[in-house]
Amino acid sequence: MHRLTASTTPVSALQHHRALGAPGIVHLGLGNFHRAHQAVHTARALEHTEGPWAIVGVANSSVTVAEAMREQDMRYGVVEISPERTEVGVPAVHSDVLVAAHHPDAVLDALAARETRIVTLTITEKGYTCSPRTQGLDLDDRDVRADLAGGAPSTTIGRLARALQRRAATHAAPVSILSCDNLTGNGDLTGKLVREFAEALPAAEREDLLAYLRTSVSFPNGMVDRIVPATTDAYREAVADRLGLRDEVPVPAEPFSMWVLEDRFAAGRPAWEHGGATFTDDVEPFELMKLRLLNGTHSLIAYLGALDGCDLIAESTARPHIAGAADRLMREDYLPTLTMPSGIEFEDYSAQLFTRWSNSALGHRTRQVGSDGSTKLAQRVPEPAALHLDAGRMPQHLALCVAAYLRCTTAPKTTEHTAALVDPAADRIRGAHASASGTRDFVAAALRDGLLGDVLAAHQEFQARVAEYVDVLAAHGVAAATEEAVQS
Ligand code: CS2
Repeated sequence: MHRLTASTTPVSALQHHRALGAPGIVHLGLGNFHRAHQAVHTARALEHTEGPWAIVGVANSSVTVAEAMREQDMRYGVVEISPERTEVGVPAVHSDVLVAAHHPDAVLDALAARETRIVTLTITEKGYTCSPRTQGLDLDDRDVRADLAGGAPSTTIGRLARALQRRAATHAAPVSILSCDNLTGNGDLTGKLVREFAEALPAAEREDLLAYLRTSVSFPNGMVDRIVPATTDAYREAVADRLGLRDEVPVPAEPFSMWVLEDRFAAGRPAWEHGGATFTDDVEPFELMKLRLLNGTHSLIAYLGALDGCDLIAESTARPHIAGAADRLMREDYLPTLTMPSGIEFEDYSAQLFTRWSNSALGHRTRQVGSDGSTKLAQRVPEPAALHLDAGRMPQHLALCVAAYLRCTTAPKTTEHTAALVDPAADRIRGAHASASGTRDFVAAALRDGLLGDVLAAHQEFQARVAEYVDVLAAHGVAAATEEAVQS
């Protein structure tokens, strides 16, 4: 079977048929999400309105996708899966791929090039080197400190700051930096972290960069949404079946995709409004709705499901006690902390979420959503929990979510699916568990150093509630814990 390449791509597949324009976008984080979201929206926009917006995709350290994309003339299939049908599209939008760990200079050159007018990011929550405690640049992080000291940067914030420094010192052309990660105020936060990096540089290096940041760099906020599981052989076969071609790195995705952005681009942008994106002056309601109702509830479904022996999110959502807990989390703990964006009704949105989570053909696994909980929950739990606690109400299902996460982390052998979760804070949490004198003491120790921010680190009552749920999960299982949360 032939390999998928530019010349073998069937004309029926999603692609724009004109020559790809000059690279105007450098994207950091060549994972599945980028390739099924921003890349697809950009390919669609370019089909409608041409422009110099080809993407140079940069993988952090893994060579797998980059090498395969090179062999496939920068093409890959996006396998759209719904229970009814599977369709494959081939977005033609990447002009080059690089691997930062192997070619750090080439990446800096690309970021600093005058033609680069937008830098986009999907580096996941943990890629921002942001301290959950201070919500600022983690100056205790070894890699951040090494980047500040000079040499080839290895963190994304360091890389951006060094590239911006070079831009400021050479052509000084404006540029936009667009985060496409699930963070509250993702653009504002990225800008703040880059500024904090600049401020930590020696005085001689600092001023020009800070001035350039003020005058020529924008950090628009944006909300991104598409459920994108990890690739497996089943998806390689789906491409082979549908296109008759071999693709080593297809991306599975649900049919749904949403992108809501602020229109604050310092040096132009693709006509993304023709590629399915929405522009608004007020992204925050969209962002909070999505981060809380979708991502926060996703975490609860993943942890309860993994503890209950579920491999798939769809399997977990199909269990009435887990679906009930998810519904209550949304309705009782998240909804009161939100202003729904105009035109979107909560009942419709939550019904649509249940339909999306129930897409069993998609094969989205509890381990994928549950991994890296320490960095994900920091975005999904502390703020809404604090809003309830300040008002004197216990957010039962947020406490249950934290408890389920802690239980998965400290009792990994509960099921094969809890064993498969990975988390940068797992060793620290297990250490706290091993040396604690009881569950209450353990929860306090786990939260004490800012795992979920300062408010929850100091909130005795919340910690006591989490500890009770941890005990019920351990002694009686998931159904009993969800029952208890309903009664409380
Ligand atoms: C998920 C997200 O893994 C996770 O934490 O909640 O990746 C989710 O699938 C996407 O944000 C959907 O847009």
